[in-house]
Parts: sequence; C-alpha cells; structure tokens
Amino acid sequence: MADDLGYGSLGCYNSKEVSTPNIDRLAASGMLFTDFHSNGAMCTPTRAALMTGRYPQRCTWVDDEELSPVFREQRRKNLPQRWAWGIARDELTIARVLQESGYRTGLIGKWHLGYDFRFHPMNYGFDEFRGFVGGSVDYHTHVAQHGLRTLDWWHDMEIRNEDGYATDLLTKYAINFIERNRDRPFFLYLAHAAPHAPWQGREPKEKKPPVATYKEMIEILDESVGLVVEALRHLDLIESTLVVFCSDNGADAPPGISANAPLQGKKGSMQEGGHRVPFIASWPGRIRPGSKSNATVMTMDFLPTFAELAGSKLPPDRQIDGANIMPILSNEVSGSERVLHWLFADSWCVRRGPWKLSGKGKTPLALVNVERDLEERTNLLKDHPELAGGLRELHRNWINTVGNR
Ligand SMILES: [Ca+2]
Repeated sequence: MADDLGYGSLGCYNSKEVSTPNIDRLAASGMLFTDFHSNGAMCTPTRAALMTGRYPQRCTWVDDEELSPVFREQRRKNLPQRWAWGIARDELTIARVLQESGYRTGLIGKWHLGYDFRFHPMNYGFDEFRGFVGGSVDYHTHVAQHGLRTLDWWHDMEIRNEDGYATDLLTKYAINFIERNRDRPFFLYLAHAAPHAPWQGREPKEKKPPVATYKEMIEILDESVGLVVEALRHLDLIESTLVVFCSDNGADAPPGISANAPLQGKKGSMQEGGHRVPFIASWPGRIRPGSKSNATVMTMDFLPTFAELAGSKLPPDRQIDGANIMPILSNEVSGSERVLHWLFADSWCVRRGPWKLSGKGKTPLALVNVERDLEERTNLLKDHPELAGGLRELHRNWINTVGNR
C-alpha cells in the first residue's frame, strides 16, 4: 500500500510525469482497476477498513479513558483526526484472521491505528513489525512528524533506530520477510510511507524543488515494487502469491504535478480525487494478464477476499461490509451494482452504480454520473430530484446504522 498516491501518478494510470516501469509491469501481468476507492479520504479510516473489512465508521475506536493523558489531550485538540489513536482491541483484523489460518503475518511500514503501546500492531495479529506507528516519519531520522515527535522506528515491540532511507529499509525488510517465510503461507502488509510528506529524497543533503523530490519518491516506491516482485519470482513463489498494490487515499502533492489527474479534489476530499486511487492485482495463472476492470471495489473488500482464499471462517458476531472480489479477479463476473459510502468530518458521499450524491451535514450538494462525468463537471442535482432523494435516503439509513462515529 502506498501512502497518499494519487489516481494519476503512475504510468499505467496515464501519468506522463512519473516513470513507474515496475508498477506498470505488475499491472500488465494482472488486472488494473479504474474504479477502486479507499474507504477514507485520509490514512487512518482506510487502514481501519483494510484491517477489519468494515466501514471505519462501524469500527469501535478506543475511548479517551484508554489513552495516556498526553494522547488524550492531543486527540481532544484534533477531533478530525480522532481515529488515529486506535481501533478497539476486540476488532477482528485481517492479520488475526490469517494468523489463525496458519499464515505468518508481518507489517512492514506504517500502522497509524494507535500511538499508545497497547494499540501496537503486534496486539492485532501481526507476528512481526518493522516500521512506524504514526502518520509519517522523517525518511532519514525516522522521527515522527506528528504526535510526540520522537523517534518512531520499531523492531517488533522495541523502538530502535538504524541508518537508512525509510522506503529502502522497508523494502529490505519486506524481502527478508518473504525469504524467511518462503516455505509457509505468509501475509505481508508492506505499508510504504511514500509519497506522503515530508517530501524527502534518498540523498538527505540534495536540494531540489519539492515536485522533483516528490517524483523521485514515487520512483523509489516503484523500485521497491520491482524488487519485491523479483524476490517472489526468484524464490519461485510468483504463481502461489496474490500481489495487490493500492493507495490509501488521494494525493496531496506539491504544485507542478497532476497527481490525481483527471480527477477533481485531493486527499481529504469527497470528490473523486480524495478516494479513487490506483489498485492493481497480479497472480499469474489465476488473474488474466493485461486485464482491466471497471468494477467498483473498496479497501474493505480485501479482508473477505483474503479470508476466502485462506479458507478462514469469519465469526458470525459482527457485520463485515466488504465483499469477496475473487470472482472479479478471476474474470467470472465483471462486478455488480453496489451501494457504497464515504464520510469525513461532516462531508459525505454515496455511490449506487454510476450515480454519486455528495453533501455536507444534512444538505445534499451535488449529484453526478461518474461513469460519464469522471471529472465531476456537471451537477445534476436539480435535474434528477428523485434519484438524489433515493441516494440521500440510503446515506441517512447508513449513518443511522453505523452510528456516525
Ligand atoms: Ca494516506
């Protein structure tokens, strides 16, 4: 998973500004999705959906009383980011599901589902952890850019620094994890920091414009994908491994690059640029090379899909919102009409088929047909009042069901 990588930032998604030959090759070896969405327009909600297979709004988040005073105070001051302090310990995670099915589980990279030690990823089903628990680190010093602004670089349960550029270190650990686990089933969640700010290239002293550094960061991310895929090939695991690549929300890029092109909006927005992001799935022998899908897919679909592949049984005591997308990946179906929801602060949108209604609080603001009008230029709210009313009703019912946390 890339962090804040936009829809228009890869060669295979028509970028002419960034060179991503390895990710383009991955796409050519499998299926590229044009209508994949992150569950959130920000990091933490999407990561919660990835972990739980549920809408982040349905997840149980930690109470203030569970936080140490310093984090409680930070959360009080930063309500829109209140989720970053953690999901409840009894949430079922994709790591736990696969761990219980005999998979070795590793998180290499960013967690961002709790800063306090008790919400450490190894308490949520990961056997191993290398990386950082916060929203972003300095790529060279590995000091957190938010929260306590202290060293945030972990070897399992221990904070321990080391020299190196974050993207390169995570790549090294990812390959090491694959090598050590080549003879047994494994689940590797490689959650890169790039190209999330701070915009820093590989050479700490090199000075260049932010946009040049930003492109370099995506190109190093691309190198990482190439090295990981090469390791799988070298170890003869490529035909027994499903590789998925996606972003956690739209780009928030420096001026001078069309990172979310052709979409409007960016990270944090309910416009497509906030949450329609790249998603590629490759599995030689199971997914047809060079295929493209316009099925509507969301981050929360990974848990039910992976659980199905691992033969895991999901407990009946909780609502899983995601869907198993294996029939789409193996070309048995092209996808069906779905109703999907997004919510950030009091901004929201709802999709049914090609129709998208977005609004703020109780007020619907725009109705667009994103199949015909991907750039959201034409607001059809006044032309189709009944359609808008129906979508608004779906949104209202959903809010009432998930509890609008
Ligand atoms: Ca992000």
